[in-house]
Amino acid sequence: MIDLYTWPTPNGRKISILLEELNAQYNAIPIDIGNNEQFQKEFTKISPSNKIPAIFDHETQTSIFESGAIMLYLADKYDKFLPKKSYWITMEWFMFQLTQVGPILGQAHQFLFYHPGQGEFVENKYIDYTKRIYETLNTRLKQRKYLGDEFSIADMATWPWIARFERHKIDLNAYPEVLRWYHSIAKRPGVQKGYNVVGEFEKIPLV
Ligand SMILES: N[C@@H](CCC(=O)N[C@@H](CS)C(=O)NCC(=O)O)C(=O)O
Repeated sequence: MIDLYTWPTPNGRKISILLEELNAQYNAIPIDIGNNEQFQKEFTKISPSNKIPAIFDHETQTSIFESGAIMLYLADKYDKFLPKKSYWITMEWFMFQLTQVGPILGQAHQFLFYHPGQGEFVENKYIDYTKRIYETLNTRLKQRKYLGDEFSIADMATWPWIARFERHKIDLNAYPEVLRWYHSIAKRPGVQKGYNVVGEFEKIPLV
């Protein structure tokens, strides 16, 4: 059994979606980051940077923080969604999510959605960088179904971020390949179930 400490954010959803897609046995435990629950002493023991998501695997008595490390751990444990044949292609797009899609779009949420009006430079910087990320994904998805050769942790890591397109001030119709990929993944039962695991927070936004 795996304990998943999470909250309905893109990083949290990456893990609940993966656990659902793996048909894994898990408990979802809410850590309300709006209420600073991430700073509770007990949680710091498994998440030293006080961020969700984190897991504790009772079978191996292992705790892991950082969504990328958790996804690699689960893909390895269940031997699924990190195909050996296309390992490095999958890894490239998985790393693109961890180092660009997540951090840049996360900042775009702050400057374009939660706290607009902080300055023209910073808003233009995040508008431009956000568009560049969508453009990169759109080009990649031309004539292919998934970011790697098959549905993988690269798609599951990236998709919950794209589900926040409204907060990025992005019209998904301008990125038709991303839109097609986004809709095809949104239809998966594991994705639908994994989207809200600690309460009915939001519906999957559709275009
Ligand atoms: N690099 C981390 C980022 C995790 C992260 O940013 N988590 C956010 C929610 S999406 C959080 O817990 N924020 C609360 C805080 O920073 O205090 C990962 O991929 O797991």
